[in-house]
Parts: sequence; C-alpha cells; structure tokens
Amino acid sequence: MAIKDIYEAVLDLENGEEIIAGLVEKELANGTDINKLLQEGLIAAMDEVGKSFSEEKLFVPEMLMAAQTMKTGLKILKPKLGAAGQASAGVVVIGTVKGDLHDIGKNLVGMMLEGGGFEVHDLGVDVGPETFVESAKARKAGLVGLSALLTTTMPAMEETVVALKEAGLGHVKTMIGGAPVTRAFADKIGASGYSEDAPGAVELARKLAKP
Ligand code: B1M
Repeated sequence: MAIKDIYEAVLDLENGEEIIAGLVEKELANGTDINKLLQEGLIAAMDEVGKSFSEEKLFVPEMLMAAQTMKTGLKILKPKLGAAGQASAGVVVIGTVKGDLHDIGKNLVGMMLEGGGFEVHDLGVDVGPETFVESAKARKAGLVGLSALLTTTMPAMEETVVALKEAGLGHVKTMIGGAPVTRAFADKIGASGYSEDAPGAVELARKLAKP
C-alpha cells in the first residue's frame, strides 16, 4: 500500500514534491527493500509519466514536475544505496551525452556505483566527447559511463567512444545505458558494455574493472 502511495505521489503534480520525502522515509523505516521501492514506486511512476506524455495527456512542464518529485525521493535513498567507507572499486566518470538533458537515470546509476564502492565523478548533462576525454584523463578513470534517453542523442555515445580511443584512452572501458539504448547498439559502437538498469550497471562495472 505504501509503495503505491509513493507511486501516486510522483504522479501528484500538486503535492507530490512536498510529500514524497516523508513517504520514502516511512517506507524505509518499515524495512521495505530499496530496489522494490525504486522499481515499483519511483521508476514505475516515471514510466507512467512517459506513457502519458506519448499519449499527449501531459506535457513537458508536468513531466518536469514529476521528475523533480522523483529526484527528491532519490535524494532520500542516496545514503542507503550502499555502505560508506569501502575501498574504491575503481574510478568512474559518468555523464549524460551531448544534447541530452535527462539525468534521473544517470544520477541513479551514479549513486548506485558510489554505493558499490566506486569513486564517481559526475559530469552532469549535455556533456560533449571532449569533456569526457579530459575528465577521464584528469581523473585517471578506468571506466566512463554514458547515458542517453533520446534516440537523437545516441550518436553522441558513438562519438564519445571514438573520441576516447582517438585520445589514446582505448584501455578505458566504456559502459552505456538509457531507455532507447540496447546491447546490440553497444556492440555496434564498440562500447565495452551495456546495462539495462542501475543495479546491472554496478555488476557490469565490477566485471569491467577486473584486470
Ligand atoms: Co523526456 N523524453 N524529453 N524529459 N522524458 C523521454 C525520454 C521520452 C521517451 C518520453 C516519451 O516520448 N514517451 C521521449 C524520448 C523519445 C525518444 O527519443 N525515444 C522524451 C522526449 C521526446 C523529450 C523532449 C524532446 C520533449 C520536448 O521537449 N518536446 C525533451 C528533450 C530535452 C533534452 O534532453 N534535450 C525532454 C525533456 C524532459 C524533461 C526535462 C521534461 C524531463 C527530464 C528531467 C530530468 O531528467 N532532470 C523528461 C522526462 C522526465 C522524461 C521521462 C518521462 C522519464 C525519464 C526518467 O527519468 N525515467 C521519459 C519517458 C520514460 O523514459 N519513461 C522521457 C526514470 C529513470 C530512472 O529511468 O532514465 O531510463 P531511465 O534510467 C534507467 C535505465 O535507462 C538505466 O538505468 C536507469 C535506472 O534503472 N540507465 C543506465 C540510464 N542511464 C544509464 C547509464 C548506464 C547504465 C544504465 O551506464 C552508464
């Protein structure tokens, strides 16, 4: 029942942002599994928002409000997504590719990687290939994570993978993801790996980090 309240809060454009934090905290206190809370509460609600947007039942401002509510909920989950103080599992530079402003999934992946013991440098959204290259060099990253939510920005993933190789960073692994992205696309552009979701991204990052 309470997970349904969280789902409904994300869709509640009037009061959602005010009530989401309390609802998530209550659910955590009840001992609900974080993945269940994420998948059935926050992520399922955003899928519903996307469906309504496709059907022109709601528009960009409403989508933004729902996204803001989801972000507020995610902030509460962040400290719980993993144990602090572990030795670094590796250095990851992550960002949403050029032209793309969607950051909720990328933030979630970043948080879970941090939770999984990685040192994460989040470059934000609309990040060009050259910025990924510079940051990967400066941070001595072993892994670069690219997120894209638009079919029109997927080519920027390929540009980034190519730019890293051309800059002599062919040894740096690349991991890609986002709703329109597929494993076949990852193979096609020469990325080291693809993950469908945030927990899978942590598993993949661990595999890729192995020498
Ligand atoms: Co946008 N939007 N949006 N939007 N938006 C989509 C993506 C869309 C599918 C909606 C739709 O039509 N049904 C559609 C894209 C169509 C397409 O290209 N295939 C779309 C569109 C068209 C647009 C605009 C063009 C709308 C317009 O202006 N006309 C515009 C583009 C702006 C731009 O980027 N240049 C736009 C704008 C926006 C908002 C700003 C309003 C807002 C974003 C706010 C924000 O992120 N701060 C927004 C939102 C919220 C969405 C939907 C509704 C939700 C996205 C989301 O946050 N999902 C989305 C519909 C949908 O996807 N259901 C939609 C929740 C999140 C947890 O999931 O990001 O998929 P997701 O991340 C998952 C996995 O994909 C994976 O793990 C995550 C968690 O498990 N993953 C990775 C993600 N990155 C990964 C990286 C990895 C590994 C896994 O490794 C590094």
